Amino acid sequence: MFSNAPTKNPTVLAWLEDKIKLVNPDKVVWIDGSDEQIEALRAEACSTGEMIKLNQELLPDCYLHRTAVNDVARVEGRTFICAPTKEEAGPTNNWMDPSEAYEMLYDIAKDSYKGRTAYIIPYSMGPVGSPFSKAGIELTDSIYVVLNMCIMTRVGFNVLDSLGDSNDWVRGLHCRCDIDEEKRYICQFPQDNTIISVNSGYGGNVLLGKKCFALRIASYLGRKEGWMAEHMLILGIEYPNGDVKYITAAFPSACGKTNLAMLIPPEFLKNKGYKVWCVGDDIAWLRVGADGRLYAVNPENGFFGVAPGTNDKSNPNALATTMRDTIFTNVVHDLDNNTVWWEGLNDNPPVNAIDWKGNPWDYRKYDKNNKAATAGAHPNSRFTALAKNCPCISSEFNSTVGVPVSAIVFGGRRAKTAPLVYQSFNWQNGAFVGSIMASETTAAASGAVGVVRRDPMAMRPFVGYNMGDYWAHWIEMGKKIPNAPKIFHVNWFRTDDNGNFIWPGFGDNMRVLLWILDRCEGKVDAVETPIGYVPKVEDLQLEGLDIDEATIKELLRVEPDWWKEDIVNIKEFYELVGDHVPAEMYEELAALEKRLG
Ligand code: GTP
Ligand code: SPV
Ligand code: MN
Repeated sequence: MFSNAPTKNPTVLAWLEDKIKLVNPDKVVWIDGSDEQIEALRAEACSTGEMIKLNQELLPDCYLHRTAVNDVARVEGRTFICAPTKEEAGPTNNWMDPSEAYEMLYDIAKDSYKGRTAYIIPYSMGPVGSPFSKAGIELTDSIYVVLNMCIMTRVGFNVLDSLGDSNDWVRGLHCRCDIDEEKRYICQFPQDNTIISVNSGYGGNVLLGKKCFALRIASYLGRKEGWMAEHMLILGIEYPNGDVKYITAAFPSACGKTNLAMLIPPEFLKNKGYKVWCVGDDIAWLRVGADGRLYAVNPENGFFGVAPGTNDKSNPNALATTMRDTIFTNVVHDLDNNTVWWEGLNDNPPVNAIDWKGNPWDYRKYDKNNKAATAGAHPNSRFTALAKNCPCISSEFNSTVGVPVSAIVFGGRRAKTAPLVYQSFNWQNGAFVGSIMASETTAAASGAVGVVRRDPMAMRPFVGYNMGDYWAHWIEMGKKIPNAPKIFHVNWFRTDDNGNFIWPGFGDNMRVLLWILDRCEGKVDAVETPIGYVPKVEDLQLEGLDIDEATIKELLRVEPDWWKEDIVNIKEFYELVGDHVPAEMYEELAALEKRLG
């Protein structure tokens, strides 16, 4: 079948032969990631209407894609961890018996490429050839997937060269089928290094290198091999003297990772010479380095970022990144100048426009309280953009060893309970802080929006095994890192009685990051509270901020009654996670309860 195959790897060839026989395409194409091939695929996608070529003067090499209306976000209810036993997947994951899952999925996949082309994408998560990187092959019948993977991962035959005859690669089969919601399944088989995704064409469901591989499969491998795969951004803060310190931060989907990773410092800090460098905006692979510090690598090659709310004030770096080589998904098409628009881009919605569903759109009918029905762009509309086009991309982006991490930050959307920032007492307590994270749900996954749910380490939808064992792995890792990062928790989303955010957020979050790094260096004292250490107001750099001291105190307030209420919910969640919850977590919970009085 493969006289022209760019590899002799027997495991690769056998798997492909088998799967291609199953899906039965008219044609098979190997993706080498070359400019010529990408250009030809773009042209083909435009000829069928799968993509729209945008104004090439204003947006060179940019395209627009609209997904099916029923296929706009990750589908957690249809995502499965197919481990040998239900217990290995744990109570927070959907589970299917692997042999039953294979049978059902192969039945759906059978002949589904008929009349279509099979694209074989060899890709690397992490720089090709780095000892920390991992190879994958995705078989797909979607040009949109190919073009997105060519942005989000490192695609090319050099991945196969570097793999050689090794069997250490992740198998990914994607079949669009009929985009039938009832037959949509996103299945991970961690023990088999395998992912099968059927009946979707949307982002996290089908760009198999991302959540399926770099988090679900990788978290399983990380536990086995002694490292960590986390839903974290990675950023570097450069001080005026040239020193750069690195922070990773885990916030749930659509809770501010991309924004924080690329933030622009407030004016007075910029004037002093502070800079922020982005290493990654969504996923971090973390390993212990020879010097006993924790090192972070971003396994991705681009950003699959939330479009709505992105503008030249909230995130100018993200906006600049999308000005070339970008695929926009489910945003508004401005027909007058053949560009794109989304809610929150600016105050000039296009007059002559098509909405994300492909219908004519009248911006005057937009109702903030009924976004779902009246928005021009889907709330989870996204841009797929190359990391190298980001104005603040770190010089360490392609580093094969990663960057040393000074601080790990957890955070979520909490209208009340969590203060602006607090520091955990130590690694174990920090892991506990991660385990009790909670956040309001967002449009990144299908289902209700704005409901508080527990989302430990921002990994609830992404841990490829039992959540309790994942917490145990966190605790174990702490013992293996002599110079471990300090662990913090932030909340940019505390609201006043009218529901307005109290903290300005975005670039001003830098003020909180500087306090965090000061704490890591032992440069400032803090106030001890039952949940951890909070800043003394005078240690926060508040220059140029229009907030009075009372408001800052309100932002930093730890209200024991709110926390006691939360503990009821935490206990329920711990019970749900069940008997794999490590004893250390219950110790921490008891200690917190005691401190709260
Ligand atoms: P995923 O890509 O889904 O994992 O999400 P993400 O964590 O990268 O989220 P992103 O940075 O795209 O933020 C999503 C939403 O949060 C956008 O609507 C932002 O405008 C909003 N947001 C980000 N940072 C802040 C902040 O500091 N304050 C407030 N109020 N909103 C913010
Ligand atoms: C998320 O939902 O956390 C994302 C987008 O980053 S997706 O790739 O669709 O998972
Ligand atoms: Mn994400």
